[in-house]
Amino acid sequence: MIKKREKKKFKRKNIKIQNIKINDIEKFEEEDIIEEKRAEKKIIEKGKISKKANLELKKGRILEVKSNYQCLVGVENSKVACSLSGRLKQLNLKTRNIVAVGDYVNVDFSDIPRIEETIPRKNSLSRFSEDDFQTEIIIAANIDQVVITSSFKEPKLSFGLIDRYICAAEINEIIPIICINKIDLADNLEVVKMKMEFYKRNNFIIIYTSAEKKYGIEELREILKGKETVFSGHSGAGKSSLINLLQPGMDLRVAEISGYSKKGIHVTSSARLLEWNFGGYLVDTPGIKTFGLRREDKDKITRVFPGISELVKECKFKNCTHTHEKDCEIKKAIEKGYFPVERYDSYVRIFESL
Ligand SMILES: Nc1nc2c(ncn2[C@@H]2O[C@H](COP(=O)(O)OP(=O)(O)OP(=O)(O)O)[C@@H](O)[C@H]2O)c(=O)[nH]1
Ligand SMILES: [Mg+2]
Ligand SMILES: [Zn+2]
Repeated sequence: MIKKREKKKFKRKNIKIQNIKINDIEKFEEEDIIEEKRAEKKIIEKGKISKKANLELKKGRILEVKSNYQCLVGVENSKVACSLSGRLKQLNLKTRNIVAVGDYVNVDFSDIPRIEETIPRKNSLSRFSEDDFQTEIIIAANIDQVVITSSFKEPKLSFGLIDRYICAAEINEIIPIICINKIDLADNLEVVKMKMEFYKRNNFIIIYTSAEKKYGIEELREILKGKETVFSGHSGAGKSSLINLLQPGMDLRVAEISGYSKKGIHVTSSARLLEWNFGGYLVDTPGIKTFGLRREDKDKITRVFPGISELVKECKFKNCTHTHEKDCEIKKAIEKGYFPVERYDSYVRIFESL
């Protein structure tokens, strides 16, 4: 392409040419505009990737995200406090999670440690706010499994919440593990187990624990060995208590349930990635109140909801939503008493909420 200056020279030199065709000049002007636009774009792109010279990059993993993008990053067996490069902060992402616990990043050590790059996530366990814009809140990134930590009582067991966790986990290829803690508060364990029958029949991993009575801890540890697991659930369900028991010395803060509401008081305030001494990693997370699913995943819910994935193959319509359709295998299973009405109601509630 002819440089702008040369083109001007060309125009000046040829001004005396008599038979100049008007459309030739137009063509040059058009090229000028295209070139200017291209240069503009280059500057923007350059800004996006421009980094300081002489970076000393080392790969690390986000252990904790504090306010103002201050992160604790695990780099070569040490914990390093890092800030986030201005360039990353400027990235206008749909989520407010430029970095999340469990993310892999490149840290520049040439000056004060600074996160320069984020490495794309394998997956994440995320919940979504229920407002119009559906902000994503990443609970943890790059994980194998989630321990859906529930308590039999105080706070009360919520099957609807378990269903939501299972859906989110299945969509993101995370193994869901249902943990029912505080079974010491149950008068009769058999009654609890009967309530869990549906999930058992559908081959979900279910563990009954009591951090109080140290029950089920060995069994839980076996499942966690060598894996990367996030503990999530209502505040006060006992996530931190269980982790402390699984590995004495973790000394995570736990606190009494509020006497009035029988709910947790959000003792764990930010998610933390820690290493097990028996192999693998864990993320302890703050308790949640609600778990909103992603609206764009609505059609996936019709296939991944617990108990539905096996039956859905037999539904007459390929994209059956199991609501208004005839010849729906889920509805037949309800009639036969095979699919509990309560779980179907939970399905419809989730489906309609999206
Ligand atoms: N009875 C009984 N109490 C338990 C059990 N596990 C935990 N608790 C109690 O429940 C309360 C809350 O436990 P935490 O471990 O702080 O709960 P958490 O899930 O980490 O709560 P957040 O950090 O707020 O999300 C504490 O008072 C624990 O002692 C249990 O198995 N049985
Ligand atoms: Mg906690
Ligand atoms: Zn159906």
